[in-house]
Amino acid sequence: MIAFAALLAVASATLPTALAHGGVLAYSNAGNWYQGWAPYNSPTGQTTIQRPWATYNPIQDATDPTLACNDDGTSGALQLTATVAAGSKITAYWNQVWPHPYGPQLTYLAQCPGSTCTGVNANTLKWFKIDEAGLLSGTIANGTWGAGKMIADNSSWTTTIPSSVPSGNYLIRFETIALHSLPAQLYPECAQIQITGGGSLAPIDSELVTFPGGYSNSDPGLTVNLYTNDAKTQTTYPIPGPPLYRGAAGASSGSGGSSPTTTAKPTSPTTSASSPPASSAPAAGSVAQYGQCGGQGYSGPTGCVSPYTCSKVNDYYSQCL
Ligand SMILES: *[C@@H]1O[C@H](CO)[C@@H](O)[C@H](O)[C@H]1NC(C)=O
Ligand SMILES: *[C@@H]1O[C@H](CO)[C@@H](O)[C@H](O)[C@H]1NC(C)=O
Ligand SMILES: [Cu+2]
Repeated sequence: MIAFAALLAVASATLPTALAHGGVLAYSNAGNWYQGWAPYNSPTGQTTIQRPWATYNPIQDATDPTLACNDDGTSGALQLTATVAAGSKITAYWNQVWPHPYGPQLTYLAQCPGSTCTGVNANTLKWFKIDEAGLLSGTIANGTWGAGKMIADNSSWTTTIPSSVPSGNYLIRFETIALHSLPAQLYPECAQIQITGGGSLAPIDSELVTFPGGYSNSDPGLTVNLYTNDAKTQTTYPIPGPPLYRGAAGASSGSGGSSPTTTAKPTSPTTSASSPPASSAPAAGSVAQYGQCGGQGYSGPTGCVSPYTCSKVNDYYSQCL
């Protein structure tokens, strides 16, 4: 039996790694279904709103030149664009069943110059984050993550195009990050959309990043180790990337009248990565920037360290911003 188990272990270690990975295979918006690019089919004749992508394997380096859209940045020969209304929901579907429940979900937009994204290299664009979900409840070691919610939701993630986003041509970048092993595994894919009926809240500089550039290999959100003793009590997780776009649902400065402090904030978490040792009675004001401070099922500390305030991202997640 032991020998058999050992044999199994060897066999599974040598299986094609694509079996355990994947990416975004399709999208839906307003009742329309958009089949994505098929990375293992011939590119010839493929016509989809999704940007071509090359592999089910994860990206494991934040400086990888393919980090924008899991490809060389170019559009397809027969590239399509979906028309999407601002304020509408768009869903990305990963392969079934997505195997990695530990890690965040992130969604970005990048506006293209000119009248179409076709022909625009994704590596030249500036991205802003319209949606994020990190550790939703529980601990780093054994909690519910954005990726777990994605799996529970038919291996799909639905986000709302903010109604404040200016109309125009964009790439939308859905990303899931898997933290079960290090280096972290990043799975981004992009699609071309034309947003109609938008608003006038352009993203500001502190909300905009390039890919690569938006993450660093030392980001606390990419180096977190699920298997330490600290992880069994730690209930906060710093989601990588820039602060949420102000117009995103639950972002810190909506119409609330709080002064727009966004410009003064650093664009990435400090590298000190001081994972607050979740003591048994955490004082108010102990949650670091980007840490979780509320949401359904969350029972950890709710006060943010100065000068950040607890901002609702969605029903499951509030964050210090
Ligand atoms: C993880 O959490 C689940 C409930 O969410 C619990 O049943 C299980 O025992 C936990 N496992 C560990 C190793 O703590
Ligand atoms: C679940 O996702 C698949 C695509 O992976 C899709 O065909 C199916 O309609 C989805 N089911 C529901 C209930 O949304
Ligand atoms: Cu995998």
